[in-house]
Amino acid sequence: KEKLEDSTPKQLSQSEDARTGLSVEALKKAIFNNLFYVQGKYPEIATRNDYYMSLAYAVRDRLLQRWVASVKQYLDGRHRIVSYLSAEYLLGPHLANNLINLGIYKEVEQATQELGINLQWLLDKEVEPGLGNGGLGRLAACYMDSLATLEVPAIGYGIRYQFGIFEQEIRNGWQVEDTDNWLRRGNPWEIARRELNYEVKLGGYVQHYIDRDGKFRSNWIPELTVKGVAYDTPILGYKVNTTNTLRLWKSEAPKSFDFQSFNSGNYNNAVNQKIVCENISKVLYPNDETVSGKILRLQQQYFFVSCSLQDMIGIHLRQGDKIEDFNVNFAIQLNDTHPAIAIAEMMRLLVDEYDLEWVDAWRVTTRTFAYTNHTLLPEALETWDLELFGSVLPRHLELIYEINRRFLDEVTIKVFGNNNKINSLSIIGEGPRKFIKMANLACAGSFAINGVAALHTDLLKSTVLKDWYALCPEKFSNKTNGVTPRRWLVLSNPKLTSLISSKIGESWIKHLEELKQLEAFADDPEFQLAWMGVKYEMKKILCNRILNKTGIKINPDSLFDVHVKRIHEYKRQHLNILHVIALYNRIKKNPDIEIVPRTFIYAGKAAPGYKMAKLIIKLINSVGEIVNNDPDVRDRLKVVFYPNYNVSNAQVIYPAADLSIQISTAGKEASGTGNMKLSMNGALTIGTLDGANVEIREVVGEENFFLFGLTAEEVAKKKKEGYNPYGYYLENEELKMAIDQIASGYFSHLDDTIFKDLVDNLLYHDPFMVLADFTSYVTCQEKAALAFQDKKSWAKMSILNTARMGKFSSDRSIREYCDDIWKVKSVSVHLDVKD
Ligand code: GPW
Repeated sequence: KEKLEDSTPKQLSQSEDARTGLSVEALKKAIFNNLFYVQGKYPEIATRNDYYMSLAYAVRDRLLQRWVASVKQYLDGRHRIVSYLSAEYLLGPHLANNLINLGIYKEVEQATQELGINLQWLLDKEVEPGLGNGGLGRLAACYMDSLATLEVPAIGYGIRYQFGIFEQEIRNGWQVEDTDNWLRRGNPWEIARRELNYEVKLGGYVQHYIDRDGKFRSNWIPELTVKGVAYDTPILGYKVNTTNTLRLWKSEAPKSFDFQSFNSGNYNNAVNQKIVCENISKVLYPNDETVSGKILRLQQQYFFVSCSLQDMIGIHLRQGDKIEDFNVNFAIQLNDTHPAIAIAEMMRLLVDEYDLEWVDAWRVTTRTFAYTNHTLLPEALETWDLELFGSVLPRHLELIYEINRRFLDEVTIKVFGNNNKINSLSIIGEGPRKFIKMANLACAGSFAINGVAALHTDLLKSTVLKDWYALCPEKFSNKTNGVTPRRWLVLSNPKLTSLISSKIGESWIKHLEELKQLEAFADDPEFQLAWMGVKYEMKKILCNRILNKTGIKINPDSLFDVHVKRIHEYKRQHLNILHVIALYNRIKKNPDIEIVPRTFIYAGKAAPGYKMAKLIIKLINSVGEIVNNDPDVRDRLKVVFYPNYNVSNAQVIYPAADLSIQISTAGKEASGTGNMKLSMNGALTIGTLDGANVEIREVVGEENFFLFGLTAEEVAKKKKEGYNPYGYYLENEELKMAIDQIASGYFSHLDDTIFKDLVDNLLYHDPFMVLADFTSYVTCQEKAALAFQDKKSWAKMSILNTARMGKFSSDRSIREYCDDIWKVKSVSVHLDVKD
């Protein structure tokens, strides 16, 4: 900290202290100044929001100093830049995170206290930017934190949705959606860069002609042109000066619009067109792992990709470099196929706008892009109806045809004319209607392809992308996901952070492998007591939150069984609730049964159009209503559905978990990242051999992990042989009883229609093999309950989980991306700006 202060420009250090100083006095002065000069208030009439804003601007000033220095240094030093293209960023609140990364949490706590206000009260005021659905968007946010912390020059590009992921309420047990108007009170963390804007064409048709030099040319006449305006948010690394940019695009009507409307005199039409333009960045699509083929979604993808590429090319050319060398200055990572249209757009820019020959353009493109795949679910692999695609991007359709023609020419030779292989590799799918396969476009146009966990990458190679792997094995690698310990430990679990640091110092925060040193204390009774003491305190905090939000009183001594993530059949929240019902029935059958008291905590949003997921939420709440209020249960079981799962709520839930529920059908969850956050916070995992669970179990040790269920291989085999769920239903009495109760209306005031679809689906289809894994799950849960009773041994297992989670820092993931894929080096940023 002292070093930072020393390097503040001398001529500014006195007068600018209120803008850059990190001492309690300087911070107090800054907050007070902002209250007056930004909010226009004096303390007696200032609202909570006024104070929040004043503090946020004080923190932003300190970021700006580092941000400007970072940008200047990147450009002056002509450093290679990583560009992360993602349709989602699930950032979570900025303020507390920035305080931690600046290293001034304590100072600000004191400063606010001396001003007579409580810091937590202000932190809770922040509305989080929910610009993502779940794991994919949150991963992008963790990666932005790690890129900055590792001092890697990087820009994150995305969309500034006016409405992020909907807010979830539970009414009468059902999910009800409300819009997320996150910008309502303004956003102190972004800077609008009105001067940074680009035009993006949509629709229309393409003219072809031969120019004066005899060159074949294409001219795209759009139906509509929209403008993208840059909104920048600084992303500061942990205790470094590096501050990268998250650049999100807002869509607007271009200036020429006013002119057109004026001339044509058609005012209504002009206003409508303006609305059409603004609609593009209006709202985040709330679907996770499903594609719906909506025109607006394609427009969103193309809109942000085109703005981003134009922006990068601008940066590149301003450095005086040749367009042919674009790939020297930029490495672009595609976060799944959502931004994969970038490959065609790059070709359009290079060929149509910058006059490169096709082969030169293709060389630049295929040396620039790298593609991360995040799913094996067939319904999540993006395709676009060819006609729809052509109506939005007529020029890109031509370019994709040409990319595909040249590509298939090469491929045909390599696969000796094998038609099955050619069809599977083709970017264009044939059938009653033709369609564009975005994953194939991404694979063809990228120099690297990666999965997000070891098992996932293996399955990609052997199933979904098998023919691609045969064609170009050198492109493939695995990059197991990670999460940032700054947000998911330091910020969300400050007590555990202090306890850890009291034993091994603080450098684990940047070098998570150092948590290993905790192993030495795993058997230490005093440490075990302190460890479980922190857990207990975090559980009590969660108890209060749950009481406030749901009115349900829960017991902090009970086992907290935590299942939090998007609601999806493959994640099997219904397997969990079947277990709850089985335990409930055991109590009903024998009210004096010895049973470990448990609290089942669920949270997660269902896509608004996903009927089965919404029904699962209703089922959880219905079972809860019966179980929670049955006097025979004597509070030994409680079922809680925590509403509106988001980053802020996750930060309260993870530290309080005893058991982490990771029970997806093996082979379906690409990685999972909640599994990492929970284990890092000392929860033990009960899980299948799926996604990153496999690697978590490997590092924590099989004796510290509750494993159950079919393996991915067994799942595939069973499916092939013909899976009959009904047989499992008949075989297991507890399972049969639970399903019969659901069907008969036992949990729904005798309404036997509500859950019919869910029950029929389980009995006659069960695509995610819930019934096949039920017995194994229940047995494994018995082991977990037994283990929970042995407090000392549980404490040890919990400590060892945290101690061995070093691998799952997103710093490790990002380091691998930097070394193996992007080939970028870190650049340390200094604050002594010379002018
Ligand atoms: F379908 N994931 C997600 F692959 O959260 F695009 N949303 C998505 O739309 C997709 C993937 C997509 C998740 C995976 O389900 C999860 O297993 C993984 O940990 C996460 O992406 C980050 O890689």
